[in-house]
Amino acid sequence: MKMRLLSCTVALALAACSRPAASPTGPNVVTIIATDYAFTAPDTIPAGLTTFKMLNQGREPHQAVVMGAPGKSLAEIRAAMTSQGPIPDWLIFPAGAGVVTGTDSSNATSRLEPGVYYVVCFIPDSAGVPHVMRGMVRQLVVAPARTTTAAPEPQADVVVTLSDYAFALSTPLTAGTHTIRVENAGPQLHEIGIEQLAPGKSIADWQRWLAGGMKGMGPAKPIGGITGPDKGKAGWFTITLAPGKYLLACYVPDQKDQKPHILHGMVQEITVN
Ligand SMILES: [Cu+2]
Repeated sequence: MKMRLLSCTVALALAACSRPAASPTGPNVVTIIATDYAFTAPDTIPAGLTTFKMLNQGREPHQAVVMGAPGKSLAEIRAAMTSQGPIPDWLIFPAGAGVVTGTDSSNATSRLEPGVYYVVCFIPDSAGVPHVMRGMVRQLVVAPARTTTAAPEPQADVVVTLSDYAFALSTPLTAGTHTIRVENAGPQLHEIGIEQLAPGKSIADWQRWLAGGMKGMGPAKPIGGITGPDKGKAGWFTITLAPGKYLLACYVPDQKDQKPHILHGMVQEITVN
């Protein structure tokens, strides 16, 4: 009986398939679980509009940078990840899930082309060792999609444009939930991390903490954002903001001196009402 029901379901599904394919209603949602120090994620996902949802189940802050290297070998990718020089231009960075602390989650949506990608966390541990060196890297194969109909892009209520070295908001961020479209105007790779400043703290406190070698708990807590996208590309994320002060920050190493962009002025305080 069960089998019969099942085959009826299959028959119905096939009948549905014989009609023109309905457009996907939204992005394919892929869950990434981050722990200290590993990622759990699918091995293979279809190309197209994809939302990565990262759940941080570790004790340390984590991110899920999504990094692709079309046509490159694993050895070349490993060499690039461990070298001190500029980020090679053959590495691509569709939107990855930004940094959050343990038990929190972040998300990132972008259009993925087929290829071999890696999910990586570059956040340093207490000894300053990036989590990737502790094994926090996982291969992700993006396979050609079976459907050619593209899911519609997320409806954003705010657009943030990234450039060297600034964030430009189309409209001030308000308290509540927002879907933010992030456009990278280049010329370099950028990201947008959102950090919530502790009550009574300002960017000046954060600057002092930075200058002091980032010792102990900083005055700002990472609550999401996205890594990437590449220049000329767009990504999206959804975030809920309580009233208060926040920092927008980009930690991408600069092409010229490899210093994080925050040291080139790519950090901004905003007030959310
Ligand atoms: Cu930047």
